This record gives sequence, C-alpha cells and structure tokens, in this order.
Amino acid sequence: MKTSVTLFFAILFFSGCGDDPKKNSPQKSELAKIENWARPGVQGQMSGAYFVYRNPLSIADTLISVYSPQAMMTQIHESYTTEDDLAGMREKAEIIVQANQNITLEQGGLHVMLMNLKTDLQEPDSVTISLIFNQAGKVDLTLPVISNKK
Ligand SMILES: [Cu+2]
Repeated sequence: MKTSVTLFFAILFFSGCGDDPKKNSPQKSELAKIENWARPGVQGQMSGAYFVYRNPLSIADTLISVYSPQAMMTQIHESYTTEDDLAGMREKAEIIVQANQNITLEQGGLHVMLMNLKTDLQEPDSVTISLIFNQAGKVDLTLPVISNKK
C-alpha cells in the first residue's frame, strides 16, 4: 500500500514538472473545452470575445450593451447565413437570459465583436469586457487571448 501511494505522488510530481515545452502548452482537446476566451487581433482590426454567462437571478435579465476599454467600438453580434448561403454577422440589440439560465457566446453564434482594436492582442494578453444588464447592472469579464483555438 505504501509503495503505491509513493508511486502515485511520483507520477504527479513528474507529470507536473516535465520540462518538455510541448507538455506545458494545452492540447487540442483541452483547448476545445475552453469557453471563455478572445481571438487574437491586430491594432485597428477586429477581435471576437466568447464566453458563457449564467444569470444568477431568479428573474429574466437582458444584456443591453457591451464595452471594452481595448477597442474603439464593441458590439453584440449574431452570426447568420445569407440568402446566398454565405456566413454573415450583424449587430444584435440585446440578448435575453432567462432566470438561472446560461447564454453561450461562441464562434458561429452570438459573440462580442471588438472593433478597431487600440492595440494588438496576442497570447498571453487578456481582454476585459463589461457587460451591461438591465437587472444585474455591470458585469466585468477578463478573457485570455488564445491563438490556436481555430
Ligand atoms: Cu461579429
């Protein structure tokens, strides 16, 4: 019994302290699980912010505005398919979140668009956005910039 416990800790130790740099960067499967993140971008260009927000209130709430100090303009967007079957996106005035429910902002769906970035965004930067809700008021999020998440 004592031997197996020692072995267990030895495995923990070696897997946690490996000096192979590949082991320190997240694997594809781990990246896929990350829900809160922002896309890299170049100054003057765009970035997207993606996250899951849970409405902690027992009444419905509405996301009415978004803001980021890192972009000249920030909007709520939704992706859609045009009549010509092309991918497009447009501004969405608000998102309703039912009581105690989640909204998911993700690639190809609802997202926060950061336009005219004030500076380049790249790993390991993070993006701060403020969500303005009718009920909850201002909710600040900090999202890591991830470059190799498609
Ligand atoms: Cu967009």
